[in-house]
Amino acid sequence: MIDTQIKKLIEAEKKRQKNVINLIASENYVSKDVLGALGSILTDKYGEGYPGRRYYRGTKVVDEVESLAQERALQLFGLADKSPSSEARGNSISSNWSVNVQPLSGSPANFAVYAALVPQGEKIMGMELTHGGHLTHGQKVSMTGKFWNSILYTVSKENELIDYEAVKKLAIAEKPNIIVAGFTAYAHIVDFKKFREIADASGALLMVDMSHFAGLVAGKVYPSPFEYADIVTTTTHKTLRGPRSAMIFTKIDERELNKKIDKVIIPGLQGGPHFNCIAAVAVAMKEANTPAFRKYALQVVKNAKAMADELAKLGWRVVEGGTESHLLRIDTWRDGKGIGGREAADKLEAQGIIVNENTIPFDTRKPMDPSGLRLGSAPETTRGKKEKDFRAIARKIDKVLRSN
Ligand code: DSN
Repeated sequence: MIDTQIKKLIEAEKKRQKNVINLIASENYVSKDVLGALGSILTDKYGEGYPGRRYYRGTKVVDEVESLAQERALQLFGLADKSPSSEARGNSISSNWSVNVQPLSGSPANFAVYAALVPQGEKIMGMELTHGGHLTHGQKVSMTGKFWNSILYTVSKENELIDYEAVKKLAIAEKPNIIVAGFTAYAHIVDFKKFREIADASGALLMVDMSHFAGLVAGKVYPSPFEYADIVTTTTHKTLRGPRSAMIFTKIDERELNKKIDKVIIPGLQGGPHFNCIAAVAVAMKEANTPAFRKYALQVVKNAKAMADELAKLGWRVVEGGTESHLLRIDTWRDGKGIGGREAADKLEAQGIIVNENTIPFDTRKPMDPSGLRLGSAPETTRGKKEKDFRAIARKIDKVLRSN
């Protein structure tokens, strides 16, 4: 690389990554093949539109790249119809689901779904941020809470888990156009069947944002939302271990939701697709469709459970009482008897453990300095760590947080 300043910074970041224990629940480490696709000359090509329907010429190759990414994404989540009849029809793949692989990241993907399906000013319903929801699930500081009237549900005060009856009551009273299930900090398995019933009872569409647990769904260690959802959005870089990108899966039926969403992505919201990134997504989807990845996903969950268990044994209050996924939250503030999440995260960083401060349900502190920490197991599991390593990490966290 001729640019020595950037070269040095990349080397410095490489060194930093190597020397820390990374517990950021939304990060991971991609393969050399994913990096190779990302750093390829595919970045040089423009191609607004979709395969076979572009505003640019010279798109024969990138059409194939995008179609392959779509095929592999559908295959990965069991949405491809491999029946002889579909092959006889000459389709390389046929499915009741369509997938748009062009969203640049998770937030624009979610925004595009609402923009396509919910008239401005009407209602979207998602989980409150401090309880585990995402900004783009309708929080007031997000454009999704400004352009649409957002209704936010919370977890139960008793056990910090989703109270499906309370969500149902709220949905029936508010009649939102769309309900979002899927979170950035909720550690337990979501009951998608119950969310379907709630959506049906209130006349709403059901969107699942599986950004955090997509890799666990791919690895078959977390229930698939596809049987119940109308739309599924996901980023590709968290547990799914791909590049920074996103996808929108949409059920194909007479409502033509997929066509509306495709039209919002381009020409409505974005310009040219990032083909280098789409190629990297295709690589990641192939990697995730292997026995090795399924083993990885299982280990991710085992490791998070081991870390939660050890922290609880050491006297930490694990939010929701534990985890069934790749992440967990601990309460460091303990009603004023402990320290704030920001101070806790700073102390851990000084000792080489990277986490993020996080709100906990019914938090009395602000998101910039909340009451807890969020810990994830996906990146260190990619680096080969097992349960005993995560128990040792928990002990190190305990020691650092209890030190002066
Ligand atoms: N910032 C991501 C996370 O950490 O969960 C979500 O956008």
